[in-house]
Amino acid sequence: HGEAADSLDSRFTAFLLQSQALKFGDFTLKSGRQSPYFINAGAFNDGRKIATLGAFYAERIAASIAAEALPSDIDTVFGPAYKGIPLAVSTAIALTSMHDAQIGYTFDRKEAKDHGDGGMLVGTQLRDGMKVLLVDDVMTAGTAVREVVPKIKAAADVEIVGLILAVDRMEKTKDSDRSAVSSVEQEFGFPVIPIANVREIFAAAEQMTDAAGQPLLSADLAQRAKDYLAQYGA
Ligand code: OMP
Repeated sequence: HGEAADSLDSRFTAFLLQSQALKFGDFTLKSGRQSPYFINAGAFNDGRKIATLGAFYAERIAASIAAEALPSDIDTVFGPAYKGIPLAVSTAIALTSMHDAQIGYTFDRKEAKDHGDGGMLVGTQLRDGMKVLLVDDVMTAGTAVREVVPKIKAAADVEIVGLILAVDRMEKTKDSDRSAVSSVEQEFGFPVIPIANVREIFAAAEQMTDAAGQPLLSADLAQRAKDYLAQYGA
């Protein structure tokens, strides 16, 4: 990732802060850890924000295709319900309009449906041999991805080519020093690629100032984030 002020990580950090998707306080995570910061994808709650978010995912995907970390012939973008649904849709729209790619979107139902089409998946239906790109918001321990992969594999014999995240929290797993991202990569054999990771986000945020020239991230908050990462960071 580049260091220029307009690098993807620093533009994405500015967007997280403007959208108030990055919050500071005391948060209990799904893993049970107590964190001084939280990334809330639910803050991308209007047309402009979700379109911008989709464009960030598409930019990371296009860069990953150019770097040959992802194939160029992805068939569909899969977002796990519920929070992955607007991610998959906005990413597919952005890929189509910005990068002229022909690409589907797919998501799962949380509840079984016994009428109408009766399907468990909505959008582009999965078929054997398709290349599926997963999108999700944040990874801490990797629980969410471990739940959705078997569901996708049960639908068809597809190839999951990767997982794009908004944010990698860069946390180590409960029983090792390795990161959740690298253990998921090893377990499933596909790359896990964030738009930005928390270390990049805090480094960028520390450089940012408000209109009055005051730092956007106070020294106290920056220190609490560093202390948390010293304990749980991989
Ligand atoms: P894992 O499934 O354990 O990787 O945790 C990630 C999930 O936890 C996300 O998909 C969210 O549901 C939630 N989460 C956030 O949204 N933002 C955070 O900063 C941290 C978490 C979390 O609970 O770890």
